[in-house]
Amino acid sequence: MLCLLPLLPKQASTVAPSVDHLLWFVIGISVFFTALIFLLLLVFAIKYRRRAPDEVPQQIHGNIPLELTWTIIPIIIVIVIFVWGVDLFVRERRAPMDAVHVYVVGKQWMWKLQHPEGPREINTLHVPVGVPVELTLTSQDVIHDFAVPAFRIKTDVLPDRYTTEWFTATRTGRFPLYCDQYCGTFHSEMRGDVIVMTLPQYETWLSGEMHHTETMAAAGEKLYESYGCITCHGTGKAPPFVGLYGAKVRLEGGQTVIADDRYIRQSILDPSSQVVLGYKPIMPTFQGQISEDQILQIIAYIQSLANTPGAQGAESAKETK
Ligand code: HEC
Ligand SMILES: [Cu+2]
Repeated sequence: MLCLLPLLPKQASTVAPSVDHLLWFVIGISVFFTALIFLLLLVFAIKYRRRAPDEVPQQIHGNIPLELTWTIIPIIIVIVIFVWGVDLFVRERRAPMDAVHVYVVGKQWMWKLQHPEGPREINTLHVPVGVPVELTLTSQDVIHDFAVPAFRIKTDVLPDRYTTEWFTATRTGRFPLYCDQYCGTFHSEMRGDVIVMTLPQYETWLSGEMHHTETMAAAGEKLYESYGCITCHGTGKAPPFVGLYGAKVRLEGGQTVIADDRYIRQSILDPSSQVVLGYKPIMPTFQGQISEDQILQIIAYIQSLANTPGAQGAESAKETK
């Protein structure tokens, strides 16, 4: 019934109905109590109006049952909203394991998207219907926010950090994509489209695009050579990348960290902040030389080396260092 009201864009993702249920519940509660308060105001104003100029009303100094009622009922309502909201939040945060990945870099004033298979897009994102899609997002300058109202998802896109967001589209079509965080002069033009296609259509699109691009991992491997990472990481002067992704890394100082996207990015931009146990802090920072898109490609390259034979050995070698 409520979907008939043109207040919200048509639901187009698996979480959209749940988000709307919670939204309508909160709106319903608010409208109900607002109406109740205004109604009582009116009723009391009439019922308890002054009837004689010298009338003095009966003085009341407290009413325990009444106070308990108006304390306990709101507490129950906010607890329901809280638990419901947390449950939905957790669902909206955790992408399914089998999600397709897309990497997003926001900048004033456009969205740059990369598919691991290679295709790159600006302000347009092609995805298959019915398949979970996980986005890893970062910003090259200020805070942006990646929002697709029809999917009922939005998340801040921050400089110097990776955030994630996921959705499973339930309908094919074109859905507007917005930047939901005021980010400067042309913020209002920082928009695009998510194009949801059937799986066969998507695969055709992907293979068509792949003809004139290389995979993110292949692009990353080229950067690995052109930036000279290979002169240390390919020679034993520095830890090898094989088996690094997802492994536990021991650092100087005794700390252990998981080599995830964040760790690798920080290792490239601020190497001395996390020095691998047993190595000298000789790695120069690449801050200002490597773009966010390129860092994502290098991460994809390192990730591609995670499952190669011998990855297990590299992992244990690393742990025993
Ligand atoms: C001058 C040599 C040198 C160059 C060039 C170099 N690195 Fe390093 N890198 C190191 C050393 C030594 C370490 C281990 C000590 C540390 O953590 O600082 C390291 C650590 C790392 C780590 C953490 C590895 C782990 O096992 O936890 C990553 C990721 C990394 N480098 C990426 C890169 C990338 C990407 C490039 C090229 C853009 C690069 N490095 C260029 C020397 C180098
Ligand atoms: Cu923006």
